[in-house]
Amino acid sequence: MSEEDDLDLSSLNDEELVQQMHDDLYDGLKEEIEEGVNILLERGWQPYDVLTKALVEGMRIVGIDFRDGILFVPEVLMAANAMKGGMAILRPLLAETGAPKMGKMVIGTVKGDIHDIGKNLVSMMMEGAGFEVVDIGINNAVEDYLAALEEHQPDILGMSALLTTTMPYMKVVIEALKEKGIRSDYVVLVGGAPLNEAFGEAVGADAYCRDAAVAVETAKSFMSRRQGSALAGLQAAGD
Ligand code: B1M
Repeated sequence: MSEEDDLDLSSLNDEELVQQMHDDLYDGLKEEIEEGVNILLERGWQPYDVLTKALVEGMRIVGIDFRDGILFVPEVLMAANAMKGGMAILRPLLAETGAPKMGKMVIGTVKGDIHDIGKNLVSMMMEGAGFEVVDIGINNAVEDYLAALEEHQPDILGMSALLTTTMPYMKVVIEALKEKGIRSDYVVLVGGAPLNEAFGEAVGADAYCRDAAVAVETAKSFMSRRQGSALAGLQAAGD
């Protein structure tokens, strides 16, 4: 048995445990990640802190070594799988707000792109903030977005892209909405590591969201503006 196998995660203090979880994520050790998440929760950590400090930060480190050619696709897939194990534990906790529904969002990763961790995180955080989320998955063509919008009638359309080669597809989707005359029916929010504010503006989105927390804040602010103008419309009709 190796030294690693002997390691009792619960004997580590918080800082050591988080460090160990970064290493375990790097090594794609799903069970250890799940155990680490449970230990931190038992110690009274907020689910959001476990998510950001232990999991997202660990994945950031994986991303750097992937970029630098130190890690390859199979290893990164294992890390992603371990991250998903941890996220599955946190998901119901983040969603457990009992808040009234804030609005509805359809979200999906664009065509040609199979990255879904960031999108899943956004979905979780939006659910946690009281939004109803319809996640249409990865590799979505224009037709998939249009069909989902028609079926679910959301307030918000969210699109995610992690590749510089797939992010321009967001414009294709937004142009299709314009052609159909339904662009203004939805708040369009976009996100993903290679995007920025200027890109969001250039493709005609309502806003670019740097991370999941910003996505929640942006969605909330658009919903309150929408509700405000609906109310103003009702008042004007009553005058
Ligand atoms: Co990929 N990959 N990958 N990959 N991968 C990147 C994106 C890359 C930057 C790595 C690198 O070189 N450093 C690079 C892209 C380079 C570029 O475009 N210029 C890259 C590459 C090249 C590739 C392949 C082409 C590799 C290959 O096959 N040779 C291939 C492409 C496959 C495809 O999509 N067609 C590929 C494959 C993979 C895996 C399958 C191995 C795996 C994905 C597993 C999965 O998602 N199920 C993978 C991973 C894991 C990564 C990195 C390491 C991590 C991405 C991630 O999950 N980050 C990534 C490196 C990096 O980004 N640093 C990389 C954690 C996540 C929480 O952050 O997704 O940014 P992020 O989401 C954030 C925000 O961006 C924002 O909120 C989220 C939470 O805070 N956000 C939104 C995201 N979407 C949003 C939507 C919104 C709002 C906010 O809507 C409202």
